[in-house]
Amino acid sequence: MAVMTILKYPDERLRTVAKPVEQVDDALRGIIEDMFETMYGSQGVGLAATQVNVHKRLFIADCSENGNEPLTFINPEIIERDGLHENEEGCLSFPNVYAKVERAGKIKVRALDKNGDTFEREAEGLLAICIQHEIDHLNGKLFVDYLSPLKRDRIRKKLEKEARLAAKLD
Ligand code: GNR
Ligand code: NI
Repeated sequence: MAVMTILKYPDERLRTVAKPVEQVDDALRGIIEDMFETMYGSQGVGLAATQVNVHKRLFIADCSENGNEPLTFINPEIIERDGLHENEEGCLSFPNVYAKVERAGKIKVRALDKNGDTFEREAEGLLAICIQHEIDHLNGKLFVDYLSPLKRDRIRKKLEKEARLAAKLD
């Protein structure tokens, strides 16, 4: 198991559109294990493969109270959505940035699990938000894309400044 490096905005690789997974095999399960170690190690509730520079349609999540419900979604598709809710979101690719985003409140998702079997699951609350946020990542879309260009620019400048400072301190 290994912790992977999480790409930080405005890294252009976060804009990559991920390709469908063709084979759910041990190599893929190894990536998934490393992604869980990375997500749990950074106190995240979700992580898309795109964020660790793996451009396959796959994400993981654990939105449970106790962090003991690991979920894997391969080639995910939202097949139903209902209602609209505005919620404060964060993202591991945007340290210390939070912003309100409007998304469906309830969804149904279809995906493959880590054995390659198809499943469907309904979600609401944080898990519904997380699934939509992660599928956006697989399409190269980021939560700041829902904000005004002015707000997005402010966030970009703040993160660029922090990255420069961190590089100097190295
Ligand atoms: O850890 C995360 N928390 C979170 C909070 C509100 C809405 C979405 C998220 S996802 C985020 C992890 C992440 O960046 N996944 O891509
Ligand atoms: Ni994110």
